[in-house]
Amino acid sequence: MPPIPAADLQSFAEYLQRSTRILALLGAGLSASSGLPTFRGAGGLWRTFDAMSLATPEAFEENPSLVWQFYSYRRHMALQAEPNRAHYALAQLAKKNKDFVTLSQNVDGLSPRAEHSAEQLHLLHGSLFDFRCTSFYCNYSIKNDFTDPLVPALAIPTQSVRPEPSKDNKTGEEATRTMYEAMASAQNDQELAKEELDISDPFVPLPTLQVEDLPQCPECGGLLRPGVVWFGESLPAHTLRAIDEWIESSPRIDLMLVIGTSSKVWPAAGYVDIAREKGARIAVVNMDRNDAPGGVYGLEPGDWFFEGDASEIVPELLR
Ligand code: BJW
Ligand code: ZN
Repeated sequence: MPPIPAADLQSFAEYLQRSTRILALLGAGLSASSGLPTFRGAGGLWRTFDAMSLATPEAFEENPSLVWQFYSYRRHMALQAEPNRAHYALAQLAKKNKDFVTLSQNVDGLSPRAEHSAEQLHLLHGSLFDFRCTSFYCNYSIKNDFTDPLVPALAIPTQSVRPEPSKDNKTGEEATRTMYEAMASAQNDQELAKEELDISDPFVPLPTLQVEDLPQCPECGGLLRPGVVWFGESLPAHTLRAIDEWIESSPRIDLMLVIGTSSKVWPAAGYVDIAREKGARIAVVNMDRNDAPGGVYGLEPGDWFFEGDASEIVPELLR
């Protein structure tokens, strides 16, 4: 990846110094170098499914087993992942500047784990670690970022996929080699036996779980669901309100950072226009120039586009 052009870095650093009211919009690209896939593009397929087709209330209604396994897998991966240097750099900026607010579309918990101040972090699309009851009259909800899997049925299967050693007639030397290979293979099998299968691989069979084996509400026995925001659903009202209050609290926003998002999902993407209307200059960090808010022609004079991996660029920018 080419280094950041020195002139851009300098003009950004100077402007950042003078900025107080700063907004950041984060997307899946921020967590890509922590090993978590994005939605659009190469990483956006889970098994044979477009990840976004699973992120809908219709998909959950039609196949709760599949959608629960998708989210349980993503939650498991997020628990294994570590925040990267960009998560920490943003958390540091929040500590230094109480007038900096982050709007994250990510549900992976990596910003909270980097100790980004919770008052300055708004999770637009919820969290993989929140759950709520789907029963109409029940308000049960719970946070759980430690039980993995949430219920036994959601455990990722562990079994060896190694084929049986061949039993063909062999010469003495071949037979000895086969025996040693078989011994090594058996030892490997024991290790493999403890390893999880990769259920994102479409060739690994996925069981169809009964609804009664999926996470259930302890209060009414209804089906629980992940506390994320699916297409067609409203973003959390208290989150939208808190963001509006911050926006309305001053006639000005100095700077908006747009990091690792395709800027294609609303209302999240709309905050860029709101910030611009309040005078903000926009700094985009993305691997793909086409994904600037408003597309390649969406940037205006005075904006910046920093092309490359957010985990490398953001710490440089916020140094
Ligand atoms: C890197 C990198 C690296 C990679 N470094 N960069 C028509 C017009 C306007 C709006 C609508 C419309 N029709 C429907 C709507 C509304 C709809 C919407 O926006 N649809 C669009 C697709 C058109 N929005 C909604 O439904 C929202 N609710 C709502 O609006 O309520 C009111 C309403 C309802 C109905 C109708 C009208 C109004 C809810 C949106 C919820 C989105 N939910 C998801 C799933 C969350 C749970 C989960 O995680 O499973 O949120 S979808 C998915 O997209 C997820 C993400 O948060 C979100 C954004 O994706 P993101 O983060 O940008 O990821 P990618 O993959 O798209 O991009 C990654 C980027 O990183 C790329 O640019 C890469 O280049 C870059 N990158 N590696 C830096 N290392
Ligand atoms: Zn309930």
